[in-house]
Amino acid sequence: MGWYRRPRRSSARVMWTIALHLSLVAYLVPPSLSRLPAQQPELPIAAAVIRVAPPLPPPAEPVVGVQSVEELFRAVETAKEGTTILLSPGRYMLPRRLEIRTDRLTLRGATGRREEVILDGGPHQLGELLAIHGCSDVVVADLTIENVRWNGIKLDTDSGVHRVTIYNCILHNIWQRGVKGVRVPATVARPEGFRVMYCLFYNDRPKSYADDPADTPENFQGNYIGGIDVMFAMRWTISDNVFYNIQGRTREGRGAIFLWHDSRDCIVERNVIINCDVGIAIGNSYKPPDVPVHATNIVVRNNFVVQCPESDIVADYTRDCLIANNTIFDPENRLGRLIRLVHDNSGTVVASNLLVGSPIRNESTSEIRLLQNLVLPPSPDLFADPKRGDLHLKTPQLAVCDGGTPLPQVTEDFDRQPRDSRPDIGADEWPKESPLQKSN
Ligand SMILES: [Ca+2]
Ligand SMILES: [Ca+2]
Repeated sequence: MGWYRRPRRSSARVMWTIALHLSLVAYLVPPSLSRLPAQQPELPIAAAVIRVAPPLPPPAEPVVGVQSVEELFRAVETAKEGTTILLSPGRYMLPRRLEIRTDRLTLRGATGRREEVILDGGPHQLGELLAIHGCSDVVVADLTIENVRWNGIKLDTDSGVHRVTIYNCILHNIWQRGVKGVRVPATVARPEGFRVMYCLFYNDRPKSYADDPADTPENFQGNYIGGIDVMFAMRWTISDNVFYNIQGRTREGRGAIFLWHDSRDCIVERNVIINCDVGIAIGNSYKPPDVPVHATNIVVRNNFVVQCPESDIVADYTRDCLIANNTIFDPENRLGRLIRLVHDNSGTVVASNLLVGSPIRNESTSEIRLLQNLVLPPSPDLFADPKRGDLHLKTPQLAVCDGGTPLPQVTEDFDRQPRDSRPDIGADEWPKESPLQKSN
């Protein structure tokens, strides 16, 4: 009996062991093996305005490669200062918020192709996906973050976080803020020296209530959504990014770029913003009593902004800011808000902007300098491909070329080509030397 039953038990055990191994293999299989069709997202954005990020230099040791969610969490939790974590291509379904708490840590896609490494918050319905907490000089590069209810990259700036670089990333279907920097108490140093560069922020559709249970008919009506939202920003650079379709439920969302609560000395340049609810907001009409000014000495230059119905560019409680040489295409803006100035904007200068649509809407109570801004009616001859974000001049326009104000803060154009001694109006300078061979 014994000898007869034994092999049966044994074969059952073998089968069970095989099944266990198979399930373990399925569980442990690195995401690189469940390969994605890693492709650039197909969006109606002109190729001429999507900047290719210069590749980062090869990482310096120590370098830790990861291929699974478990390895990723372990690597981030145990990394020494200065470590680079390289993620293999694949989709990483994160079960909880991933927190970086180590100085000089770099989290980077291994191939440099940001669409090949995806951190996905969807399966576990994450409120926040990546957080940076109590540390500085962190780099997040060459990867995609998508399907997050609240914040894609949460900067816990109230814990002392500085000089973070977010480089060549995609933030996709993030339903509150792609990048969020919170309110900072007076006892903590303000977040300084951040850079957000060469990133693509886009959503597939307007926000709906189902995307975010915290955004309800009783509070934000499904419009609590934006791209980069930072309070108390000091010396930030936000450049060469593309924002597409960051939209609230009723198209009354927040800024694709939103700097407020006493933000200072920042540069916002060469960004392309298409079909968002608000383009660039420096300041806001809501201002708590302990914040004297929302934005001081912020330069908004050489941006292309297309069809943002709540405001393409708005300044609201600012001081000594510069809004210069931006090109805005929004001929049907329902509120006439291509550039909108609200409340006190003492010392702020608005110069050499090119607007297709309504003129500047100055509701400001303070003196403000408006210099050489130009409003034109829409014309098929004006821009290369306006609805797809390409606001390069198609031909040299008499009213536009050489009509701007020389400014020490604007020495280049959208293409980083030099401004000549008689700068053109708008973000694109038409090169003088070879007007018939203009590349951009
Ligand atoms: Ca010129
Ligand atoms: Ca140019």
